[in-house]
Amino acid sequence: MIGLIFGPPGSGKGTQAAHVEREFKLSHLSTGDILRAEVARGSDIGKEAERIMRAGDLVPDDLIIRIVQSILRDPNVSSDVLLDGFPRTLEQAKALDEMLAQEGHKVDFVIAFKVPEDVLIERLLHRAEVEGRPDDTREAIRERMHEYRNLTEMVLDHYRKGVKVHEIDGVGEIEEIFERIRKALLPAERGR
Ligand code: B4P
Repeated sequence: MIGLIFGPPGSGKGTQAAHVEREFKLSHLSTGDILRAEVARGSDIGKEAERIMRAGDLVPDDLIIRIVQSILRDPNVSSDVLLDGFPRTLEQAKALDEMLAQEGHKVDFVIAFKVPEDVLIERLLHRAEVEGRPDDTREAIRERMHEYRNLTEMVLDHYRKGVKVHEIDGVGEIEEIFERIRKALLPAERGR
């Protein structure tokens, strides 16, 4: 089973993905976490990604597609996967669809969060105080929102054409939001 967790920055993707991973036994694959780990290691990929992420821009499609492809092709990685933060552009979505089709798979479901922008900004600025993530500055947040509206939102329309998209209200307590996701995913889980 292949699921996508989708939404603007600060909508709760990483937060809820951890719960979905546990409850539905999917392996959580976050491209943001992978890139941050590369930055921490000081690898070539990390060096290329660091400046781009800090500014709130998207890293190049070919780079992120190669990373995801190598993970999905790894025989040690479960075929039940929850992708978090990927795909973020139409080009990435088409590449993912092709990768999966080659193995006879497809995206089975999408969880898409709806959260007003003022709530998103408040959450990210709060995270900046607590965790000090370098892309949680006001300027980078503004750029990330802009990238989301211009490049990422349309990915949802692409999947709406053929995949079950669960639109989830992402405002409220973390447990409460997870309960909305759980209820939405249960029918698909029963058919697994
Ligand atoms: P991500 O790591 O995906 O960053 P994000 O969009 O902020 O999501 P994240 O999962 O961290 O936050 P969440 O919403 O859970 O990407 C970072 C950067 O990597 C991108 O800007 C880009 O440069 C690069 N990148 C990644 N994937 C890429 C791709 N495919 N192509 C190109 N570039 C890519 O949570 C945010 C905060 O809200 C947390 O502090 C959390 O505690 C809080 N929160 C969550 N739910 C809450 C709730 N219900 N109530 C209150 N607070 C809540």
